[in-house]
Amino acid sequence: GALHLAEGAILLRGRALAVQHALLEGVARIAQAAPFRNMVTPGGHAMSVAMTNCGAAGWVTDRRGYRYAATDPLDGRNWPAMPAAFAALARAAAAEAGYPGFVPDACLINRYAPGARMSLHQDRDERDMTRPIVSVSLGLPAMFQFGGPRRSDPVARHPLRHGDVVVWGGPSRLNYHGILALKPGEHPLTGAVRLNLTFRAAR
Ligand code: MD3
Ligand code: FE
Repeated sequence: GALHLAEGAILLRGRALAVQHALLEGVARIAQAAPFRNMVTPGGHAMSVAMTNCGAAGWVTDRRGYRYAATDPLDGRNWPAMPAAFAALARAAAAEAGYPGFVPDACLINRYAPGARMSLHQDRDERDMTRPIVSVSLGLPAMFQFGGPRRSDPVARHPLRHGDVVVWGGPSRLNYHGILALKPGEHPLTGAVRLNLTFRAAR
């Protein structure tokens, strides 16, 4: 069933399980063309989370800043196309959460090895904040931190497990959030990693 994490934020437990194999095959194919890499923040630190993208736009960071780019900075080629199964899942989950007509043009793929984390941040590089973000968790479980619109707001913790889908929209769209350091483990389908697919209407 659907769990309301906050106003506009809906957790659909196991919603991606029916297409888990298509998602994992898609990630493997995308990573062959656009390998996972640890990008550098404007502050000069390599992120512990390894990333790649598919779709017309991909999220990138380097010393110049955060932005969406049509091409992979490693080779200057377009990001791999977004597989139809990815876009269909994101669209269906968004509609179930009350956001019909969601058409993502960007899918950021995050890969967490044990110890990798994402510190508390807001997602504010997208043009239209009225569009939701859809996230899909695969592989090892992680502890998600979910705060409010100010960094100082109290933070709740929710475990995100293989197959979980979360739709973040409306008032929760600009809430602070992060992922605690991944605990070591072994997942039958992904091995020792967690994957997160984050679908956005970026442009
Ligand atoms: C809440 N990724 O890529 S997904 C990110 O699990 C990111 O890799 C995390 O935060 C991950 O930016 C969390 C859940 C998520 C994504 C976007 C949000 C939660 C959000 C935007 C607004 C509020
Ligand atoms: Fe985020």
